[in-house]
Amino acid sequence: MHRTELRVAGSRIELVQGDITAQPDLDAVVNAANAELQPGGGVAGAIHRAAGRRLAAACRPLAPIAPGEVVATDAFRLPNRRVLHALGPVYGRDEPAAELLAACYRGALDLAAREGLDSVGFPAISTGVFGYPATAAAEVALTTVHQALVGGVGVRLVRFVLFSADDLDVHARALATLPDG
Ligand code: AR6
Repeated sequence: MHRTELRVAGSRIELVQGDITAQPDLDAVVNAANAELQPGGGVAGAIHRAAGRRLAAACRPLAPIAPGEVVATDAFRLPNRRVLHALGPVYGRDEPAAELLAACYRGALDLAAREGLDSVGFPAISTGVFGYPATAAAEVALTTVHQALVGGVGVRLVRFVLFSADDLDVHARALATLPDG
């Protein structure tokens, strides 16, 4: 197994296998949302179930959002302060896919920094229902987060919360290609 942690410019990138709705030590978690910001399958379904019905109500005035866009709401019954809703690209439809996926990660970190959130958890956006190949998505995700931290975005901890052991391994391989420091 490759390493699952990297220190970057005073911040930390962590990779864990787990459930994005069960990260009580994080200020914010990112939702792999749909354009309408409503409950769906996968991450969005789990986040809305755990947060309760007030989340969908809070989302309604913010919708629709475009691929690459990120908006914030209260987290309600989730054990975090905020939910950052990111709309990833549908693979094969929304182009340029890599730029749109990078915008989700970059935008979520910029928004977290603006809101004074120190720690953020990400799922593997677009790699489920939206069909983005896992290895390519992990490379975009990790290089984008790394660049943002090197650039001083000011988020202390970025945790990738991966559902499967395979996804954890794919992210660990991508993490291994990043420079230390
Ligand atoms: N915690 C962490 N990761 C999870 C969880 C969880 N609880 N549940 C699933 N994953 P997806 P997308 C993984 O489909 O591709 C929804 O229906 C999953 O195994 O949630 O961006 C929305 O309503 C996969 O690796 O997000 C949208 O319509 C990854 O999270 C659409 O799907 C992302 O899977 C968004 O599709």
